[in-house]
Amino acid sequence: MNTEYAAEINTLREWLKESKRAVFFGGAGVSTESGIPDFRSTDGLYNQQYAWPPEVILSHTFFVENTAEFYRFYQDKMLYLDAKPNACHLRLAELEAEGHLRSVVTQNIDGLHQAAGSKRVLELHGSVHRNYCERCGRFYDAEYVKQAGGVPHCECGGLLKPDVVLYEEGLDDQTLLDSVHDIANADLLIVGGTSLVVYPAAGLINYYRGKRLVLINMSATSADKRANLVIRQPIGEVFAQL
Ligand code: CNA
Repeated sequence: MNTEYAAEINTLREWLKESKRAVFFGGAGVSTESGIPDFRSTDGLYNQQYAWPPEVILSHTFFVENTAEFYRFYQDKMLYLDAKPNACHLRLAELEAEGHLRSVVTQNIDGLHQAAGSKRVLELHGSVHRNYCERCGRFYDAEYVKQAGGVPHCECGGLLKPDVVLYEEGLDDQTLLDSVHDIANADLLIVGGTSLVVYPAAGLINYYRGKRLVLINMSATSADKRANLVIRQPIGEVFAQL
């Protein structure tokens, strides 16, 4: 490890030790080291070839009009049910238990923060682990959707919809309010593994008013210039040292 990186890790370690209500705001880059591809890295989903771009397939209109094609993509590319939490997920859960971290605000839908033991996880974009019948409201797990091998239906015959926020759909009000509250009251905000281009989620970090904004991301983001600390390293490796 070079001395600059070692100094960055030391600073973050100290800030975490002093924190009582830190918030972690994350995205798909948090789970790439668990084997789940993100959207915008070179081997991410946006650089793979499909008949439609992912933001078209993952839209509400597409779900309604091309349900079979939606599920073909979704079952193949969005459900990584064998993925395990990495050092980032695991250390965040410990920091919460130790009383340093207030919450994880995530754009991810993979459930790995809960699998790692985090209690307060604000899922801005929902979760692949919840799927509900559009007719009777009954819930099904992700395994059921994956096994369906086509369009999944409820026992009542209704169509199942993942409890995931698709493009064109709104975010859950309470989750947004809780996220704004925690971020506005945070004494440290760590933003990691996110390109910060998907709104309204990305705009939430603007509610942070403190002087300890940390950015951990492999590529540059629009928030780098106002960050107090920028670490350009794999986030799992970073958290393994904290
Ligand atoms: P994104 O736009 O794909 O950006 C990911 C960012 O993470 C990029 O800037 C990468 O450089 C960076 N990155 C990748 N790997 C690492 C790493 N190991 N360490 C540090 N940085 C890394 O993803 P966003 O989350 O910003 O975009 C929001 C979308 C992606 C949300 O709606 C998610 O639901 C959606 N998504 C979620 C998952 C998941 O749940 N795991 C997977 C793929 C996409």
